[in-house]
Amino acid sequence: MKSITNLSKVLLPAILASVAFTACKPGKAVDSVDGDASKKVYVAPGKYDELYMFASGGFSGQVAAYGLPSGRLLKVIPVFSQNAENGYGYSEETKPMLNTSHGFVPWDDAHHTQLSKTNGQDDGRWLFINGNNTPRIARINLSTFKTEEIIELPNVGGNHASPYCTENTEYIVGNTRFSIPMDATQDVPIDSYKENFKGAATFIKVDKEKGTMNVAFQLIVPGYNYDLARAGKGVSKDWMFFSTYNSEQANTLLEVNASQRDKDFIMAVNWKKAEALVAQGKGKRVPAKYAHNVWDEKTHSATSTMMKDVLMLNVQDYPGLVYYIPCPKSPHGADVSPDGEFFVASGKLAAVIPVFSFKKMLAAIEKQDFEDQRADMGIPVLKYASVLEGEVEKPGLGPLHTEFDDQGYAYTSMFVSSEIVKWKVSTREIIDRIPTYYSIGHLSVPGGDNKKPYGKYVVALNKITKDRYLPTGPELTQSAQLIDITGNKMKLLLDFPTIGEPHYAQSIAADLITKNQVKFFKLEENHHPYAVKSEKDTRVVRKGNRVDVYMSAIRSHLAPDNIEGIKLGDEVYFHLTNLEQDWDVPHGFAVKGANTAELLVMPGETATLKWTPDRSAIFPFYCTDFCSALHQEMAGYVRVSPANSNVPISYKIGNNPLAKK
Ligand code: RUQ
Ligand code: CUA
Repeated sequence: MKSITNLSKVLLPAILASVAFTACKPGKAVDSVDGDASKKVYVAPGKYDELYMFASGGFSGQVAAYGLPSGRLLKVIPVFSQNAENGYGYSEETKPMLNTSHGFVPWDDAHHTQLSKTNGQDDGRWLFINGNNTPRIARINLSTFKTEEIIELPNVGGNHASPYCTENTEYIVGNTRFSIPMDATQDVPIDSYKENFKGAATFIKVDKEKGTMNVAFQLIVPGYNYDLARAGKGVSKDWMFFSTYNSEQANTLLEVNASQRDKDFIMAVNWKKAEALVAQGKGKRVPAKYAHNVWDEKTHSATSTMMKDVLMLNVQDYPGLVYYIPCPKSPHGADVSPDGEFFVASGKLAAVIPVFSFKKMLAAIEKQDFEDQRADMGIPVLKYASVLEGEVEKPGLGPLHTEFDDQGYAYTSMFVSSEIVKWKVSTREIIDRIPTYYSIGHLSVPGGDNKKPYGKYVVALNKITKDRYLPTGPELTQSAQLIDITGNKMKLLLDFPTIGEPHYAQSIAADLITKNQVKFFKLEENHHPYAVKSEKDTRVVRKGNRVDVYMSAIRSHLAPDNIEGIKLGDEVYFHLTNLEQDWDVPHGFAVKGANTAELLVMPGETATLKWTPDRSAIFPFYCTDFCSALHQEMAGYVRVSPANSNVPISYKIGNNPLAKK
C-alpha cells in the first residue's frame, strides 16, 4: 500500500477504476459524474441544505441526520444504543430509555426510519425507528432531535417489518421477522414451528397531540417471516400490506428451506376493521411483559414502566380481516403508489416485479376468488392473476424496494445487479437504469412514500463500497449515493459516507423541521428534582453514604468548584444544571475515574452522573465542551477522604456564598 500513497493524485482514480473492474462489479465506477453534478450538490459555506435526510445507523442503533444535497452529516441522534458523545444511556436520566423486559439493553440494530404523516404527507413532527433485535419502536421529537419514547413489542422476534405509519399517524405498525411462540406459550420444541410459531402484527396507537405510543392491539397471524410493510393511502388507507417470506415455515437451514416455493405472500390487513373489532370489545387481553419508556421534557428524565398485558386478536376468528396474495419468491419490500391504488412487492429471488391493484384486490375479495389451498391458520389466499395489475419484466436481479416520485414513476433497487431501475407506474415499462456502487439495499426518494412525493432525488443506500473511498482497514465505510431524477435519465451527483449501515432513510424539506426547532429549554420550566435555578441554590447534601451535588454550569465556571467531605465508599451524584438560556451553549462534565461517561447538558437542562470514587485522593473535574474563551478554566476539584475520616461536607466557589442546607 505504501507505493499507492506515493502515487500522484492524478494516477489514483485510474487505479481505483481498474480495481472496480477487477472487483467484477457492473458499470463504470468513477467517471459517470460530470461537472454539472458538483454545482447541484454544492452548498456554499453558510448556506443551508434543502432537505434533511434521516438515515438509520443499522448496527449502530442510532439515527443520523444529513443535509441534502450536500450529504453533510449534521447529527447522530442516539436511540437504541448508548452514545458517548452526549451521555445518552449513561446519564441517570436517560438509562431508563434503554430498559426492556430483558433488562438494560444498551445496543440494538435499527433499520427503518419513518416520518410521521398528516394526510399522507410527512409533517416533520416525529421520526419513528425500529429496534430489530430486542423488538422496540422509538419516537424521536424532531423539534429537539431527542429520542422521547421507546416501546417494546411483546410476542415478536426480530422487529423488521417496522415501523410503518398510517396516513394520519393513527398507528405505527410493526411485525415479527421471526415468528415465535407467543410469549405466554410455554417452552416448546423448535421443531414444533408449524404448530406453535406465530406472527404478531402490532398496532401502536399514536397520540395526535403528544405523539405518545401505546400498543393498541396485536393480530395473531400465520407463522411466517414478515419482512417489510407499508400502509395504504388514499383509496387503500384502511389497509396495511406486509411482505412475507418463509411461507414454507422452515425452522432450519432457511437459505434452502425457505426458498422452496415459487411464491410466498403479501399479507393485506384491513386495520380499520381490526380497530372496529377492538372498539366492540373483541379480542383477549393476554399476559405480556414489555417496557414502555418515556422521556419527560419538563423533568429532563425518563421513566420506564413494565406493561403486563396486551390485547390480542386471532385473525382466524375474524374472517375478512386478513388476506394473502401470492407473490413471487421471498418478497422483501412492499410499497404503495402515491395514489394508493397499486402495491408493489419485490421478490429478492424473482425475475419480475409484480404490481398489484387494490381495486382488483377488493373485487377478488368480493368474489371470494380464492386459491384452493389456504395459508397457515386457514387464511384465504387470493388468486395471483386476479389481484395482479401487471408485472415489470426483466427489471434486473434481486429487486428489493420501490419508491415513487411526483411524475408517475417508480424506482426499484436491485441488490444483485447493483442498480436502480426507473419504471412507469401506469404501464410498467422500464424507462431508465443507473448503476449503484455497490449492492444497493433500500433506496429513498424524498417523500417517496407520500401521497405527493417531493421527488427531485433518489438516494441509493449501499451495502458495499469496495473501491469508492480511501480504505479504512478491513471495514470500509458505508455509503449513500445521491442521484438526480429530474430529467429523463437519472444522474449520479454524489457519494457520501454514512454512519453505521444506512438501511433506510427518509428525507423531508428542511423548513418543515427548522420552523419547529427548540433552541434551549426554559429554566423556569425545568422540573428536574435536582435542578438548580441559580448558582445560589447549588449545594452538596449527604444522606448516609449518598452524596448529591447540586451543581450549575454557566460560562465559564462550574459551581461549586471545590468540594470536600466526600468519603471512600460514598456514591456521589453530580446533578449538573446548565443555566445558560441561549442557543447552542451546552456544557459538559467529566470527573477523573468516572467509569460511565461524560455528560453533555443542554441549556436549561439537568443531567446526572453517578460516580463512585475508588480511592482517597483529589479528583479534578471539568467542562468537556469548548464553550467559551475561558473553557479551559471551567474546572474544579473534589476531595475524597478515607472512609473513617471526619472531614465535613463543604463546598464553595471563589468567595461566592452558596446556599447552605
Ligand atoms: S432491509 S435492504 Cu433491514 Cu429494510 Cu431491505
Ligand atoms: Cu463549559 Cu466548557
